[in-house]
Amino acid sequence: MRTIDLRSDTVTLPTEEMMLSMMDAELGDDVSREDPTVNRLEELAAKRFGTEGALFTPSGTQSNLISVMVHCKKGDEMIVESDAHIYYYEVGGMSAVAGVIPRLIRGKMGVFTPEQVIGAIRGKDLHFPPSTLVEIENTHNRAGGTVWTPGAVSTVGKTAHELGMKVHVDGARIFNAAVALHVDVEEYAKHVDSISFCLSKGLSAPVGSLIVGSSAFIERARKTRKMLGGGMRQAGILAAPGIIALTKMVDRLKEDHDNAKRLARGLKGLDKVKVDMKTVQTNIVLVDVAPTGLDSSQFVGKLKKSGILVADFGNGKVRFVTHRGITAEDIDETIGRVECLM
Ligand code: TLP
Repeated sequence: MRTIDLRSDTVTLPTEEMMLSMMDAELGDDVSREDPTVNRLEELAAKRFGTEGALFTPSGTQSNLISVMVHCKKGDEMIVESDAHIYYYEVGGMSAVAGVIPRLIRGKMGVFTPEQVIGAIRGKDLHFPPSTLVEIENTHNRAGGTVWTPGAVSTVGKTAHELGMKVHVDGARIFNAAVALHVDVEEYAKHVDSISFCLSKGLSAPVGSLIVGSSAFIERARKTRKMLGGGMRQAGILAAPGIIALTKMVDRLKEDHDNAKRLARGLKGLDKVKVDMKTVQTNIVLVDVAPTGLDSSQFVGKLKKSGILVADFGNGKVRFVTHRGITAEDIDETIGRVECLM
């Protein structure tokens, strides 16, 4: 029986062209900024986002941590959506390492409003930590890959800036958002101070993430990356597939979105699971399995036995993610195998 792996788009393997690019990459010591391939990747990323600079890092988690460390001092407070990846899945690094405390607000499908930001700010009272950063996640993973529009980012960004705060976007999947809305990522970058994005998810590179922002921000981010042990030497070997990810793999994300919709519609047609189609905006499908009478981990275990791998999201929710390794045929096979289980 063929295994169909829908746990995450992080499981994508590099393309053959990516593997070959690693062999041919021109290399140097990137800590001294002498790796021409990393330099090229950073220039390409900055150009694509319309920012002054960009920095290559090993992971999305490190990109987010670096950004928080540059924007905030220890003891500052950061306004963040209550299910955001940086809060939920990054081992508490924002507090444990950056010394920043989260002030949680609940979004609607991951998106919150300027009024919520204003309501969460603590003001100048002696007792309060300063609120210095707002974090936006686009697409929002735990909300089901939901999209912030450039307009929504702009209004929150404007309010945050008027109140003297910085704005960081965890854009691990920002290209999914841009493809879904047919906009350039530049439309997001205009309104915020930094964006991190991943090469190693739907874009299929084996490793890596970038942060984009102003030259001053990137200079401090580079130093912080070094402090965290993220200064890599002949990193061009990783940047080479990253260049292919950025230049050749963005448009194909639409295929993943189409497959996610196909999967969502198929699963919704089954009696025993629920899918909220409003949340199916990119390559993630959140499925409510409570009506099956199984809890989410039992459901995941049962599916695994039938060769379908998915992620347990807790509270009766299971996540299916489409990616380059998944075809429309795999989707139909998945729907069929789920139906057989119930
Ligand atoms: N997300 C992973 C897991 O950590 C849950 C996944 O399978 O979705 N921001 C967002 C929005 C993410 O979804 C992820 C990874 C990251 C940051 C962290 O990226 P990496 O894994 O490169 O550290």
